[in-house]
Amino acid sequence: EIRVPRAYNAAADFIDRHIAEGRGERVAFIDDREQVTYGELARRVNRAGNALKALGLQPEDRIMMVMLDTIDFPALFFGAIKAGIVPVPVNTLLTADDYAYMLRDSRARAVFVSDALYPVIESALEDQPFVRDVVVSGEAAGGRPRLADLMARADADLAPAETLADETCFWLYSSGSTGRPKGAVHIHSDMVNTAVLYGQQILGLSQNDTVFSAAKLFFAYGLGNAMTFPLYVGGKAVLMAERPTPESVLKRLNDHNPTVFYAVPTLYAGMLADPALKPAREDADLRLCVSAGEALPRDVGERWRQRFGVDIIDGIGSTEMLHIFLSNRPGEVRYGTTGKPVPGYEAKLTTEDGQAVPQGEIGDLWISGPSSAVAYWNNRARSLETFHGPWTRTGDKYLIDENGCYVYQGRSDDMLKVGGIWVSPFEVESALGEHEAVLEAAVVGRADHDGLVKPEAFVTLAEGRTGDDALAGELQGFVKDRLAKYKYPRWINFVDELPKTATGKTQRFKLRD
Ligand code: 3SK
Repeated sequence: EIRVPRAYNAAADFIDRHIAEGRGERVAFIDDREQVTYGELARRVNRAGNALKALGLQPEDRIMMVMLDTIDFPALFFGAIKAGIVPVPVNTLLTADDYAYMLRDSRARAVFVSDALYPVIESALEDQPFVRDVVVSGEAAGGRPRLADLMARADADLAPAETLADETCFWLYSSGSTGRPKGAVHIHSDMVNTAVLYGQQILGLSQNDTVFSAAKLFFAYGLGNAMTFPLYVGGKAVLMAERPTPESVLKRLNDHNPTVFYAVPTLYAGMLADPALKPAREDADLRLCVSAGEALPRDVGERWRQRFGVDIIDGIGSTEMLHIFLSNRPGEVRYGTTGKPVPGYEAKLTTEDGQAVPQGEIGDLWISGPSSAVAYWNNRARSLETFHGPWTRTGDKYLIDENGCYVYQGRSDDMLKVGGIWVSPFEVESALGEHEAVLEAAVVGRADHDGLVKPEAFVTLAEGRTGDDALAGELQGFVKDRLAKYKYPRWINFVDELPKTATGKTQRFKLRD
């Protein structure tokens, strides 16, 4: 158990502690332009906090961050927290309509936006009663003030605001398959709990680690991976502003030689799909790869291990719990499973009416642990559905196998009942994914001519393969050979790509529509 003192400011712990403990000269971040030491980062955090105060922002005010992964991100995020102001980082891939909604919902007083994203924010600003300032990170845009100029004018000393461990620290928006995104409110003690329980305990992170995350900082997964975990232990993180592609990611692996790499299954599969894509360094220090965002197909983990010589540690987390709560362990990986609860978190599987499910049967996953959001902002109905005392409803279906490992069965709202029996779309997708012609698959329910739901598959193919009736028949037979017959997809559609969220989750609801 971690004892976080009642009077606690997360920025003092994650940033200033390193200066007090003599790590000021060590490198904290490397982005596409520069690198900064812990000492320089601490000064930038202070300048950013003072710049916010100079804009007239008060403790507990919110600021929205629509920012790409550069060193400005941690400087502003922790600068706000140090000043008692609440940063709300948001997905950088959304539409003006989405930003307009979140600006009103959060009542953010200021928006900080990367230069490349400025045009979409400008379109979101019409009729926003709460926004007073718009500040640009990077080159000037729209005649707005630049963060770099505001920081240059601000003082490099700042005493931390007298915040409490239980006090609102930052928010992250969580988007479900329907409805508007919900602001999950996190408190000051949440980051340290994830950094110790998962970052140190499971990944064994230390100041000797250099990490690189293809998942971006705006996503709870990336925020821990490449910012709070390395910062907590005094390690180093590589940041990349551009979109993660197999090529851009491999370049960072080769150039910076990280010890830990984090990505989502789609990226691992995409990197494996190109047979020419291989690590260039004989002397690579890579000791661990991590996957989350959706369950890692067994065969992707096994092929990655063969090609890159390093295991992928698969886990699952959520925006509400801030980071990973079920995970495999280094040296104890069981591909095809999400491992076991991270010590410090408790998990339970229940039926829809809350009864415990017997081992081997599918149930709804609930999690309890010390990094849970306290509520969704201004949304009592959804808060009551999700947060039940110490337990958080994840919306995921799981079963526990004979080794005590959790095996993903899909989202609660994606499960299919075929002939009265639950079918996990994920299980059928994994079986399809084992066929050498298949790059990725998504399975949804479709009513047949009798109005009875049966599995339907959408499949993207490996390079050089063509989808035709013969291949469709072969894939159906392939699934029948591996799973109970009733699970095979009655229809197979070959598509160029699958609809995905920014964080790599397949949007099955779009296929259902
Ligand atoms: O999707 C996940 O598995 C995840 C992991 C860590 C943090 C946040 C999320 C959503």
